[in-house]
Amino acid sequence: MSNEATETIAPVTNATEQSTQTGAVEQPVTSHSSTNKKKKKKRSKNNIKNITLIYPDEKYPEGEWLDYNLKRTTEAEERYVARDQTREQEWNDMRKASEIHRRVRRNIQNKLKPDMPLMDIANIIEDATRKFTGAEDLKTMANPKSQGIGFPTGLSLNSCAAHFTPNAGDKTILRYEDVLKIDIGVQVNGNIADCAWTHTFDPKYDNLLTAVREATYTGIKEAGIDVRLTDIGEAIQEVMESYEVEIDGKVYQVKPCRNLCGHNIVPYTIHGGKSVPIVKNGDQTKMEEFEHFAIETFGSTGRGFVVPGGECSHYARNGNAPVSSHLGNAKKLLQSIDTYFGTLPFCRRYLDRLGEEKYLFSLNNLVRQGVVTDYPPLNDEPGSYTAQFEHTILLHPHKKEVVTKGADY
Ligand code: HZT
Ligand code: MN
Ligand code: MN
Repeated sequence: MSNEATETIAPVTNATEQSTQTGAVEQPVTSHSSTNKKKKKKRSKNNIKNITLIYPDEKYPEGEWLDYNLKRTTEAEERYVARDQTREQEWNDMRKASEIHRRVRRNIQNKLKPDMPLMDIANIIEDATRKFTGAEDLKTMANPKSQGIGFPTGLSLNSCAAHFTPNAGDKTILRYEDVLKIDIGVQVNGNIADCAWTHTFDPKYDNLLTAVREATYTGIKEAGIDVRLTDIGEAIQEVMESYEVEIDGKVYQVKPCRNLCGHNIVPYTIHGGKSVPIVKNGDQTKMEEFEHFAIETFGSTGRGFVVPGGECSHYARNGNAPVSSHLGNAKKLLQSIDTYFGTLPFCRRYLDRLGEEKYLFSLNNLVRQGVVTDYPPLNDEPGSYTAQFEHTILLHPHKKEVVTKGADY
């Protein structure tokens, strides 16, 4: 009985421990000697004080958790607890993916030099992601989709705003005058960190980059539970268009690429069905609690409108599409896609790496049947410059978390 009573008052012990750990808010009881009697008495009187002084972080110890005598743990309650644990797991996975993203981008930021082939940049980034996630050899992984690259590394230059990554044999070289968007995806249990920035060597583009960086930060500030998507677009547009950039003697008002947008992210699905506009578009859809969003904005010196063009590199399995029975030669390729990527986006280089050969005809067939979606490069008008900044945010009940935020951007 007395032993149990001692157990029951354990939180008081915790309290003393906690206050000692968190910075000696309470005087520790150091001595029981008689010479200290006066002081001891004074101290115990002082122990009765506003409890927030004992718990400066306002995190109080939980009581003892006991089951009900009757089996009152309802199925609904069990589902609630399981849901809660799933969310904590997702958030932790997102933090892991984001920490890897920060390390991968710091590594490449320290190596970028004019005259580097885009192929080398892609390989440096993707090899680092593979190493950090333990996904170096998909073929020997027990679960090749458990973690790794979240989507192909976007390395889009100048008028190309998004979805360029080199295919095999590509000889494109990064030049001093280029405006490069680097878009990196890292996934842990399908939870994708989607985060991008724009790299330039020449300071003449600085105002363009500032416009887009500030526009993205505005989108992040406006985002929240029950916020209408159109209102986020309107705020982004206002900030973006408030900037001018002078390049080679010509002044441009920075325009948002109005047909590009951010998006929600659900496990193994880079585009969860909601689009976050970067102009006022009237979409009354609201953001909701627990959603993950990629907030990305694109600014341009061109029309502010992108069109697909150039050789395609990015693809993703369409999870909903019915698989027709006569896929022929494409069936083997589809099995590889399902095994190694599922619904995660992939690029031709990743198929090459798996040892797939002469797959292009089959891949095109899968695209034509709607089983795979192609994501060709997206380009503003020739001669224009586009910039992008992107972060992934998590809508917790009481706060939002810019999970991919780093010291760089
Ligand atoms: C598609 C394919 C990929 C999603 C946005 C994006 C890079 O433009 C609705 C809104 C990777 C991503 C995506 F391989 N796209 N974020 N980062 N691209 S999107 C889109 O197709 S669909 C935006
Ligand atoms: Mn992205
Ligand atoms: Mn995105």
